[in-house]
Amino acid sequence: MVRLACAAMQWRATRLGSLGKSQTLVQNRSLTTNSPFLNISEEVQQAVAERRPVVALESTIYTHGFPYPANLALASRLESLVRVNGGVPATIGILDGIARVGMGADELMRLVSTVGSPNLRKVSRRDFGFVLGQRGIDGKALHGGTTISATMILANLAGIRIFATGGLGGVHRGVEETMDVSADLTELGRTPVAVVSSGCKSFLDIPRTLEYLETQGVAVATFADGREGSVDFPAFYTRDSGVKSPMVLRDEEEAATIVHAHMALGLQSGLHFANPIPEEHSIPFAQMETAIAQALNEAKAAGEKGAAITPIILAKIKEITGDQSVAANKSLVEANVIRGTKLAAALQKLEIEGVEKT
Ligand code: PSU
Ligand code: MN
Repeated sequence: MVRLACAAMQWRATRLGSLGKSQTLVQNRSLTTNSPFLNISEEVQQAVAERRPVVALESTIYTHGFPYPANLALASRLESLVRVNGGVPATIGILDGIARVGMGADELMRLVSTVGSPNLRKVSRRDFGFVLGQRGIDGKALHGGTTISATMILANLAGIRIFATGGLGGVHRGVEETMDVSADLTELGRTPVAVVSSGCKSFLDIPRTLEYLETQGVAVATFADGREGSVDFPAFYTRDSGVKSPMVLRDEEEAATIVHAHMALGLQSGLHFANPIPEEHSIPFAQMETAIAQALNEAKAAGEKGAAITPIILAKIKEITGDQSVAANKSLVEANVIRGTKLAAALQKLEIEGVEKT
């Protein structure tokens, strides 16, 4: 335990060092170490302490998106993509009532094979106490797939600043009646982690999602991929959504300079970088709109509410569009993970060079 605490302290000290004159801005941040509720793997602790590029990966995508064992194949593939691009993956989730940052192959396998079990929960910020607190009561050890919101919280506790995933939650269509706004958006407003995703599926209200992110003080930008001028914020399956991205990014190096400046100021809010789906997998907007309208109607008829709604709509979309949307989904997550790793590497490089100059 003492040794683990040292790794976390070493990381904080390095970070303070890299901030130079703005030290006072971060002096009050608490140190995070392992506890009965949290396990940060040795590999992740060491990589963070040694300032290697660490990339957080979420687990709701495996527990509430893909069936077993396809989810295991995807989880392993994403971890290897981080590694072959020079990074260290930190898959984040809850297993046996313990929040985990960085999981071994056996732990990951056990988590993703619980799909469909009543002991497996979809966990966002509000759910931590319930899922972690019940361990030991009636021998009940719950598992959890962490959403973007919950994954950001745990990544931040472990000192990880870059997180790559598939799609962001958002403001739901019909919000004026339901008040359904994903906790991902408020989390981005209060947790300093940069999330790389392919934007929101258009079953969400994209213009309102961007408005809400602005209100929450979230930096939102989209990779241009060689395009000139303004570009659309992407709609997951489609590169264009008809809604302009507030900011545009040329490449990972530019994204890194933005994360660096944001963090150097000690801002406690997050960033969202949208990476449009690779062109060859993009599904025409009109085709997806038809499928999404049908999925929304069917989900409404099923009468689900709250946290269950997003997984149900996603499953319906998959049912209607089949292999094409699954292939698109995989290809975009892979592209995001590669981008996220390059961004993490560029950020580390920038900060190490910055320290050497001072
Ligand atoms: N959108 C997707 N794929 C996903 C999710 C959203 O296209 O896997 C998951 C993510 O984990 C996201 C969560 O954080 O759903 C949002 O759920 P809700 O809408 O209930 O906040
Ligand atoms: Mn919701």
